[in-house]
Amino acid sequence: LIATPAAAQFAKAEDAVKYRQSALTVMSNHMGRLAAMAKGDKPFDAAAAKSSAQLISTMSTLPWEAFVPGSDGGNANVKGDPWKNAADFKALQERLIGETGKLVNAAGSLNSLRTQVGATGAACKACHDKYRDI
Ligand code: ASC
Repeated sequence: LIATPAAAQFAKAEDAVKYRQSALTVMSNHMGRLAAMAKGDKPFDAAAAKSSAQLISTMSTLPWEAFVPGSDGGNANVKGDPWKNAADFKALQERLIGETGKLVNAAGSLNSLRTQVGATGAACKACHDKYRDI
């Protein structure tokens, strides 16, 4: 047996784009729910917050294998060439995964949720500023 390259998991570049955008869409939806609680637009609900945080943490590991070389066309919304800046792109992924991991415990109280939603959103933004073309 040999290791299967990530690209082999996606028949076409557009399948890889759809996969990573799907994972990021789920994350964005649940970040929106947490942000609404953090801002006081919705009442704080510790169980719902923990559920969203766990989903975000799990989903944060998924998009990256789908950044297969050549998947920057169509509606991919990629800029800044993450493939040429692979170490930097990887560091930003790891920052996000670390911050979303902290979000799970932080979801237990409104104060800690507020702080960690801020730190997580900053990790989202740091990568978008460099590599997301919107
Ligand atoms: C979100 C979301 C993003 C990021 C970004 C952070 O909740 O959908 O794309 O946070 O807005 O600046």
